[in-house]
Amino acid sequence: MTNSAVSSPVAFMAVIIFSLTTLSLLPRLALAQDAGVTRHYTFDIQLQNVSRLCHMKSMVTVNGKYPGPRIVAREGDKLLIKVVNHVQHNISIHWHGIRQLQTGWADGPAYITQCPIQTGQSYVYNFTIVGQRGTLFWHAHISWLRATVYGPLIILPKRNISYPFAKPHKEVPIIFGEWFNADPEAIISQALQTGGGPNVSDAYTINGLPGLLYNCSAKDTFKLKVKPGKTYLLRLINAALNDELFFSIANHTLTIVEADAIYVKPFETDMLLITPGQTTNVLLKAKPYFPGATFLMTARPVRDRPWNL
Ligand SMILES: [Cu+2]
Repeated sequence: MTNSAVSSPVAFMAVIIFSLTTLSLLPRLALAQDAGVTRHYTFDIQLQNVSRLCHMKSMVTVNGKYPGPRIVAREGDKLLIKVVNHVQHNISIHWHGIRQLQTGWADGPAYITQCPIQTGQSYVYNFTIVGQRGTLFWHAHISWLRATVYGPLIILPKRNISYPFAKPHKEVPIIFGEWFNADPEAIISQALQTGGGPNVSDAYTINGLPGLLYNCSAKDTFKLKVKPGKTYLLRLINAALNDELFFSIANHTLTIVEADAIYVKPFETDMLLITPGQTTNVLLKAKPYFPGATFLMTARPVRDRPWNL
């Protein structure tokens, strides 16, 4: 059997080379699966006319959107976000809750980890999401510009990794905020000059909309259409300036599955409290009866202003 394939020196070499290549590739393949991809975003800071409660005003936004655009990435991905400032205010953007491991310059607080981005200038935020998945958000981090400059930062699990709960039918960001009829920059600057407390906002908002309980606001109501019996993942974000908010949905319980981009042991509740800067993912199972029924979804502070009571 002198001509057998295995005993031929060429074939033997081929086997050796194949094994070596396989061995050296394996760790790299494993690494590539873990490493994630690079995702590019451009944030143009620009003015936009927005009207709520019958008050039209020009506000600072990202890409003309209020609330701002969603960032979607997976755990392990690198984000490159170019922020271009086209307005008269200096600005910086903070990636709220992201652990900036060795990327402190991308954190965003103006005058803490960076100089603010001046009019006509730009800055590229460069960071990698490590060991976090769930919902976070981004917002302006200078003066009170975060009143209008904010948006969701959604971190999906790594590819081929599933949620530690049943896959929801749909995922929906629900971002709470505050609407001021006046310019928030004027409000904070007046407060700093007088030493008094800043004027409070005129409405709380869900996805930028005050909802039908306010005057001149019925058409500005966030509506979520659901199918009976299906489960929805609500990505709750409190981007309000100053107020802790109670959130609940009439006749429904919520299952909390994640908080601040960390999974938690699921538990049920009728109502939850979310403070500014907090984020949490909850599962909503739409009730399988009452065809065509509507359920109010509300967010309100611990103590409302007297004129709203
Ligand atoms: Cu923040």
